[in-house]
Amino acid sequence: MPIKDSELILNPDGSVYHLNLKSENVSNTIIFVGDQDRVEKVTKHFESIEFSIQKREFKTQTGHYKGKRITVISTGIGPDNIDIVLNELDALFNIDLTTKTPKQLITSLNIIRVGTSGSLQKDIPIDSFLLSSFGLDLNGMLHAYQINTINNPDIEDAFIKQTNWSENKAKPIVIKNSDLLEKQFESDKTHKGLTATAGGFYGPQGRILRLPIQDSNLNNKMDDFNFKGIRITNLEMETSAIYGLAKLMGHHAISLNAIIANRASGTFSKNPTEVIENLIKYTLDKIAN
Ligand code: R1P
Repeated sequence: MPIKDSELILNPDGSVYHLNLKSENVSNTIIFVGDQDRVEKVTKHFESIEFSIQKREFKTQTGHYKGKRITVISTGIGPDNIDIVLNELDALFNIDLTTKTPKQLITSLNIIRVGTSGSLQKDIPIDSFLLSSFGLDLNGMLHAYQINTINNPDIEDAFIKQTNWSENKAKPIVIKNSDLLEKQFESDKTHKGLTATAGGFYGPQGRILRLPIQDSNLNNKMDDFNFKGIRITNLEMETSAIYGLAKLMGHHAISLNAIIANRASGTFSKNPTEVIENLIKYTLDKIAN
């Protein structure tokens, strides 16, 4: 049975609805950045750029770095956007868009997020790099899918207990990164740990401006969480969604974050542009090697 036109929407030129891409525009090595202006901060290092397009916050460029074909896409902010980006990218490779039927043989993508994030731990300082061993999903988007083959109930249960997690909020889900990509991207420069992915920037990450929040002590309880040596290192808004959907679809994913704030000490980087630039160069060289 073909997928209905209302469920997999294509533009008149045959490209996928939000990303405006066709399969020939995209490499199977894809860098995700949040900010659309960060795309060119990556591709300025390329020898050549063969394709560029932008629709809404989704800007894409494909080109070559040290002979390796790479696509860079901005996802915008948040897990809801990751749902769009992962599903449309996967459709480009794994659904026959002419017949709108899933292909038998799955093409596996390598997805590398180059993001920014706030550290929760004093010993993971501003301007360092963080490789997410796990994503801790606090936003609930993944509950729309059948996640029981990819989650980690032991860590989830310990987290729910430690934080006295409210039943009114989505049940936390823990998803491991790709072992393959972890080996490729880790080094003595990368801190590692569990990255919590929130569905908002302020209340959902424990920031209090004018509105009281459901649990003003949540970040402190997260700081102290330790499951067999696994600590919650940082908070951002995409990693768990990328890890979850990539794993369900059969892709490899790794999330690398430039730490630009330290929530434990209340400080912010004096030069966030430089640490992001350093992480971009680090990532490109790890892809090319
Ligand atoms: C919030 O300011 C945004 O910055 C972080 C968060 O995850 C969120 O998307 O990452 P990016 O800089 O990659 O967008």
